[in-house]
Amino acid sequence: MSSAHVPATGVTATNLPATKPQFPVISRGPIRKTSQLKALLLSEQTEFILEAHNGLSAKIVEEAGFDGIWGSGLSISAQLGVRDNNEASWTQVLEVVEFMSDSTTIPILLDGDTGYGNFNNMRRLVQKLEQRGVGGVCIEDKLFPKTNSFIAGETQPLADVDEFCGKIKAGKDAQADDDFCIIARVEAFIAGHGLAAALRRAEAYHAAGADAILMHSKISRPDEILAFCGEWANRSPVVIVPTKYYSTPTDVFRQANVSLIIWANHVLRASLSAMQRVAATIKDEQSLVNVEDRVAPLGDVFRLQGAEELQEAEKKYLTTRSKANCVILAASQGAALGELTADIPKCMVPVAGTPVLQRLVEDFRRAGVGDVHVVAGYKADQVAAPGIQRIENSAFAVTGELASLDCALSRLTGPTVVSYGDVLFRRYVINDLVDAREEMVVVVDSTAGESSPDRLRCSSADCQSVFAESILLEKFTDVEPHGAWTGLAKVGAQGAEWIRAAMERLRTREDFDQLEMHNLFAEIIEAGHPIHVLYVRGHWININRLADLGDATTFTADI
Ligand code: SPV
Ligand code: MG
Repeated sequence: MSSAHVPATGVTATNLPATKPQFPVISRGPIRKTSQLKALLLSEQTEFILEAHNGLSAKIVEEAGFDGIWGSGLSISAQLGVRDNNEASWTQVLEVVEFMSDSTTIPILLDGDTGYGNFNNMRRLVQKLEQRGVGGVCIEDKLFPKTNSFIAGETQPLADVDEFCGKIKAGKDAQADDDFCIIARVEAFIAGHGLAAALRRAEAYHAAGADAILMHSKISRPDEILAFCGEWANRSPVVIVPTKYYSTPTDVFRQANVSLIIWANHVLRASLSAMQRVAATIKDEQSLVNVEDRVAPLGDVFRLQGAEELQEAEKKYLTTRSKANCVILAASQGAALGELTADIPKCMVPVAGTPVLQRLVEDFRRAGVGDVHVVAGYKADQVAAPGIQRIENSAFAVTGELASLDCALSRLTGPTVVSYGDVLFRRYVINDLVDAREEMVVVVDSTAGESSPDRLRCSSADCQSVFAESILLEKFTDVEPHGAWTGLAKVGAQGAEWIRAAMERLRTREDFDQLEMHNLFAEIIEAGHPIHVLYVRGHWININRLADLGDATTFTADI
């Protein structure tokens, strides 16, 4: 027999074989968590698992690099705010463990207390744990309801050895997966019995089929554990919980050929002191200023929750229904912009480096617009923006706005925004219009001056109240106007029918090719249909002249 002397603590490991015995080797890294846990128990070296008590802490344990998790009864009950006396029912524990198992890929060894009843409860427990992907369970030879081993352990009655062996056998018979591990925990030392009792119990549990023996001790030195290991002589893997004899160098346990060391409650206790500190600071200071930099960033929370994966999945699976489609009339050259539109149409003129059309389309998309149809004319092949569908008005040079709209008439099916291609709006304007429920709505600027085209009168002036009654467009006129049309409108499915009918009538006019949008609105009003007004006060810009470009650059910086 070799002996290892450890001067630091004066601990002497006596009566121990020189190396950990060779149990049948199972390759590391198998997919099944049961097999992973079994591999830990049977590995040639001393292995370590750390306590966790919910899905988040389990993930933290895995991220720290541990190969397994101790599903501590003490910690799980504590995080539920109850005592470690089976106050939480076994199904409540199971629920917590399910979250832990779902959030991790490493095996969980559940602290199954006494198995929550007799052999029959144990059978059901094993089945349910297997269903939840738990690697194994540890049961202790005490009586239900148990008390934590560190609370008056000597007054706690131990289970009858034969009864406990029956429970182990029943558990082993119930498991469907051969690698599911049942670890028998011996509480003889905790209850104040000696080494002989501990050995007698361990031997009986081993014979009953336990995959390993957890020998527990509550004294501050490892003497009981080392004495047991020496006598046990590796008849089966040994598991220990050095909570009380924590100052023992880990090498002592290695030399004692301990298979698995459980760090049993330190994640819970670490979070406890952190929470107490932060709660006290916030209470005292009524401010977060001295707390923010000392707590985990929210990004860490999101990362541990896997938020990024969900965002990716949403892109893949969540096909959001668009609120409306859009038709943009962008056939004109914009000759007033001079050289700028020699090779590109007005809608492609860049504002702060980005074409007007692209800005407009991006803003529509942000507001929930789906299909975007752009009626192009002048330099039609230059008209481009991500995802648009181009329609060509080849007679653009000799026709007006209604002829362009006519080209896109078949695209007016459901709710559709109709817009000029040389305008930009604050986003709320587009959002409000897209969300409008009326069948036909025009956006009117009540601050438009005398130089504005498309001036009009409404059923009432802009009273600047969000609670205003619905206001209707009456007619396009320069006489005592209430504002000017901005070039932005929206129709519903029925409104689209009004447009189709009006266009049919207007098409019979000889001057149809010269007609503009205001002619269409007039025709619709004439037919008795209501056109609602959405008043804005500025917050949009029309790019017609060179001077507008500077304003547009300032405008986009403000959006
Ligand atoms: C637990 O972590 O719940 C245990 C270990 O059973 S101990 O608290 O040391 O009993
Ligand atoms: Mg426990």
